[in-house]
Amino acid sequence: MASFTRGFGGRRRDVDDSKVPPGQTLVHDWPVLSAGATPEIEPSEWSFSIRTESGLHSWTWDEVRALGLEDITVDIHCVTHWTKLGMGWRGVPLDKLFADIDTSLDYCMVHSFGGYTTNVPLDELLAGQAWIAFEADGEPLTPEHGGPARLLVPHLYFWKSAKWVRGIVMHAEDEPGFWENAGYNMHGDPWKEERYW
Ligand SMILES: Nc1nc2c(c(=O)[nH]1)N[C@H]1C(S)=C(S)[C@@H](COP(=O)(O)O)O[C@H]1N2
Ligand SMILES: [Mo]
Repeated sequence: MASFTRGFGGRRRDVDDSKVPPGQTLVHDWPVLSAGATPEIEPSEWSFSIRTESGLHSWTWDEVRALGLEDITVDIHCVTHWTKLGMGWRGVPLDKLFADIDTSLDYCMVHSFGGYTTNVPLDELLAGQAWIAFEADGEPLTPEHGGPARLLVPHLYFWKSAKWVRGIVMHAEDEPGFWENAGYNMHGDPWKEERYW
């Protein structure tokens, strides 16, 4: 009679492989990846703005949160090959911020306190694909993970999820941000392994 050692080998039976993009390895901790020093920002001094051809649209901490917090569960994928599945997040979808904004500009440069930037096309921040996140796994975001507020764009590699986010500047053309200037992909779809240029 044949005998099997079920679940033995390279794959874990408790993980749905269809959720792990090519070239990625699962982690159960949450690594910190920051290009520079961690800024310390109080909610009272935090604000968010979107600059379009019609000017500057700004919201305070309370105003952004009053637009409507959502609880979501998503997977995150870092270009340095780690994937973390099933994280719970709380944040305001970008749809709420763009609801009253009329722009013909198609590209976003996301700006952070501390100077970090990253580019994302506007249509990839809408339709429930991106949030201003305030909490992860039931706790306020720690400063090292981008607290008090960060962008969350889970369908793209995690470098697009700008920590300490402070605003978006709209552009007519897709221009590279911090890592994109250093050779990271302009788009960054983990399922297509869009890691570098
Ligand atoms: N402001 C800012 N945002 C950033 C970064 C950064 O260095 N500065 N690093 C990016 C990268 S490369 C990754 S993988 C994730 C890491 O987020 P974490 O430290 O919470 O895991 O943040 C992204 N957002
Ligand atoms: Mo990263």
